[in-house]
Amino acid sequence: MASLPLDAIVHLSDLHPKPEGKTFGYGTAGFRTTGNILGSVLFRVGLLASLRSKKFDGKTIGVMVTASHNPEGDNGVKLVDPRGEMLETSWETYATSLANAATTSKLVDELRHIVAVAKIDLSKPSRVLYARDTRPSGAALVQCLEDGLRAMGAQRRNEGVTTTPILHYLVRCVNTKGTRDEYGDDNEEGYYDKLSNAFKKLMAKPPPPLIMDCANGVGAIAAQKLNEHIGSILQLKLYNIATTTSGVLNNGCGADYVKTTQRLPPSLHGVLKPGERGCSLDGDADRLMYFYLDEENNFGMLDGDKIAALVSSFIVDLVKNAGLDKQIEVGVVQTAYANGSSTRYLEKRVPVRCVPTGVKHLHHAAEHFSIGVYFEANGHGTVLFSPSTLDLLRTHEPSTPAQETAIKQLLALSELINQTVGDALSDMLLVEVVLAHRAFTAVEWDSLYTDLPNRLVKVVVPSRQKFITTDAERRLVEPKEVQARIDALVRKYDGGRAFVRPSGTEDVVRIYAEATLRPQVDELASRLSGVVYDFEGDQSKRPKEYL
Ligand code: NG1
Ligand code: ZN
Repeated sequence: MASLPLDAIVHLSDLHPKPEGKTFGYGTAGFRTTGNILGSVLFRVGLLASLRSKKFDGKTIGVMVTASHNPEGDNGVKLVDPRGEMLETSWETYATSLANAATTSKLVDELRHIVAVAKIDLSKPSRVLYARDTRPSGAALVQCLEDGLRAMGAQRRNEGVTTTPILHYLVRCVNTKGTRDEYGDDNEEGYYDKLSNAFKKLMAKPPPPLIMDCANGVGAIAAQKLNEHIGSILQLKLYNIATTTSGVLNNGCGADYVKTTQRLPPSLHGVLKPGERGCSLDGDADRLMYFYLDEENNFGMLDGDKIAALVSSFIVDLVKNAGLDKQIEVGVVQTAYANGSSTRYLEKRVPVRCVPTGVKHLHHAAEHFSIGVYFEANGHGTVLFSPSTLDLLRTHEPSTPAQETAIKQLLALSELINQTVGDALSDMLLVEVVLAHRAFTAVEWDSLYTDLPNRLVKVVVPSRQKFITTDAERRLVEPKEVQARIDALVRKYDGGRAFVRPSGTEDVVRIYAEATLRPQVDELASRLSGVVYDFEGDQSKRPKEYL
């Protein structure tokens, strides 16, 4: 039996001591906190990724260094499983316990524990592929990661600076190479080729150029490369592409800015003209928000819910046109943050499921449908085609030319849409395809349904762990008195809906409120903030705006 390479682990671990008094948690998007305190975490993630690879007999594990839409000074890291999907939940616990081992000797104890409990054969090889976004702290963190990989003797493949979805794509490609599930060429060029070839099959004539806000992040680099592949059909006009300017990442721009402020990024004022559509990526290019100015110069936002509505109804029609609606069930997965109007719109057309926040929950629920569409309201999402659906589409004999066309289009969509994770660039191409086929303007797309006024706020509390939810996070089990007060308040507002949950990525409790009228929503959200704050906040510091 091979054993852990303790000399190397101890020597290198001592170079990356855990900051005292800090507790790290592997949350919905991996570890995420201030970039300059993550060195020990990265080192330990290197160890864990190597063990995970050994567990899969040397299959490649991915590691992405990013803090997505969060501020530039933050950073984070998450592991990617061999099929390009998020790390299996049971291993999140291992990640957390490794990250929090106070000393090198405790770290070694944890490693031994994981090897025993997860039954890891240490004689197996390990392979890890990794990348980072454009954050200034990224390069040093990657070096810490590499020390962890070196300590375990893992084969390393550094993909440099790239988007989160490209990293997921590459992991899946490497692990399926030469099999019947081969996903694509395992390099960036393969990614752009796959997307652009599918896009060209689906687009008949060029739409007007698209204005794209790249959040000053890695999406700017990727979008430039994509432009070289699709420019003859769709011209992307890129803004916020300052990837080396300090302080600008996700600052006053990007998908999260648009979603949370429900405004056009100031940098696009005067750029986006009435009648034009644009979109925003987030800092690692896995979230996408669309928007437009109507002829009267009014701003309209098209979020993840609107994308789900647009895309799912298009796919339902294609499945019908293919004559396969008996065999192929199209379904949509949302979270409690989905606008109530979107849920009502969708429920009339397709089965809809609501799951807890976090991509892994949405992804797994979507896998239960033949074609599963999932989007978070914040613009993260994708469409999954089940293996049996792909087999059916590839082998089915169409009875008419119309059926044949629909089947070809569905197959092209399965190539166009990233099957591993939400991907802003792939989703953008998907939206463009549907808009072109429907001959929709952004205004027409927006008129599928009217969003209920809503508000998302956060309250800083001493211990968000005290907030425990049920029913896909729509209700609190604890503290009971808080839920009772939410219920009493919501009843007072016409069309009221609200819920409170602890964030999985920040030290806050999030409050979501919806009602028929805008001023009522603001009041409801403010009262709810007060309820949460009163539960254990310091009354002498209670913010005035909490009613
Ligand atoms: P938390 O912090 O758990 O609410 C946020 C987003 C999630 C997801 C993760 C990962 C909201 C309300 N929450 O999670 O949807 O995207 O970040 O980045 O948007
Ligand atoms: Zn992101």
